Amino acid sequence: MPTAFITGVSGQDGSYLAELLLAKGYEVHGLLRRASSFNTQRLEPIYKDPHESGVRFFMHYGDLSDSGSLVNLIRDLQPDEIYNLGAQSHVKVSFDVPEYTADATGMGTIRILEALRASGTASRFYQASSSEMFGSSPPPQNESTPFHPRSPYGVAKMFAYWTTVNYREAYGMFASNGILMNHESPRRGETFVSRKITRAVARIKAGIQDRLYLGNLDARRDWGYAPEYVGAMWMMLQQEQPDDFVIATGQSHSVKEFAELAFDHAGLDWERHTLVDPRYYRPSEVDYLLGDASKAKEVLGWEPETSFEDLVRLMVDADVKLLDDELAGRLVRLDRDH
Ligand code: NAP
Ligand code: G4F
Repeated sequence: MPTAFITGVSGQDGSYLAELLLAKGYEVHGLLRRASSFNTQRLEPIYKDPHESGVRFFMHYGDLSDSGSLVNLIRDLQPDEIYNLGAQSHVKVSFDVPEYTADATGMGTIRILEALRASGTASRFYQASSSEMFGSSPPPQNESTPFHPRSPYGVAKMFAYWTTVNYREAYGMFASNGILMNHESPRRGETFVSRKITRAVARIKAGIQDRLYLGNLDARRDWGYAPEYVGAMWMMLQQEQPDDFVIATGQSHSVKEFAELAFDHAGLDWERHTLVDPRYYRPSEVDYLLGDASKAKEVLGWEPETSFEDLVRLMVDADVKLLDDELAGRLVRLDRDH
């Protein structure tokens, strides 16, 4: 039975990847950081009491800022594959906590790679690199596009990207970068723009919210469907050689288009409910992401399946259902300022 170790297992991608690997017969271990409230909601579909027989999913406390926990876990688990998905992943927040972002998102990668070297294990390593590294480089972006990051997060991801390349070249490690364009789902964190919009649409439709405040409506993103993107991560580690791949849909849309479509799907007029609040502007913005994933198609055989329109609709539908369930259970949370 192959064994995988996932950092960021409680996040959007980590939860989908854990499901995928379990379905493929892996034993899956995830790194969980301590929080004062539950941070394992996305793992509910796969969680089993550890005392049950046949359990193949395990969580371990640790942190990307804590080398000792990583060294001990990788030495003890000796995983066949390591997926480094853990990060302070919010671009706007990275301007508020740049040093922490550099530490968790950038240095965290070195800590894992060093833990891997120290363990003497020949694990295959996946680094969750980001299209945010392209920054102001004009579209379309592919593996040869120069990086010009526009945020502390983008700079930290670039450090982690080159660290991964360097460990591959210096030590012959099987270490690959997936340079993923934005990918969304009903499990997307509520402060990213896609989910912020679809969640607001559900609340406005239900009459418990009236306005949605957004920042830059003109930014363009190449938005894909997260469960398909974690499949690409796994494919990268099944190749004969480690390499770096852009994963994208090849379609780009503005934030305004996302909002328009989401409100429209719920029978609402986006202009009546949406206002711009400059508080959500970033000190420097990434204006236009549009990926060219032809290398992934040719080498991995990976292609996106879900269209932008279907993605927006499925996210709205999921948030409408979630809110209905919450209202039925009287579990509506107070709206927080994201
Ligand atoms: P996400 O939902 O924000 O999940 C991030 C994960 O990292 C969570 O499990 C979080 O734990 C964990 N984490 C944060 N700080 C940590 C620390 N110091 N030590 C250990 N774990 C820590 O992100 P995602 O959307 O799934 O993305 C997965 C990865 O891909 C991230 O590295 C992200 O930067 C990168 N990426 C994402 C996209 C995208 O569009 N989604 C595109 C390109 C690259 P908690 O649950 O406790 O917060
Ligand atoms: O949804 P976002 O916060 O995602 P962003 O900044 O593109 O980052 C995401 O994708 C990266 C891949 O390129 C990942 F690496 C990263 O971890 C993360 O998953 O913002 C998308 C766009 C931005 O241009 C932002 O300025 O939407 C714009 N936007 C407009 N109003 C807003 C808002 N973003 C947020 N979060 N909230 C707003 O109110």
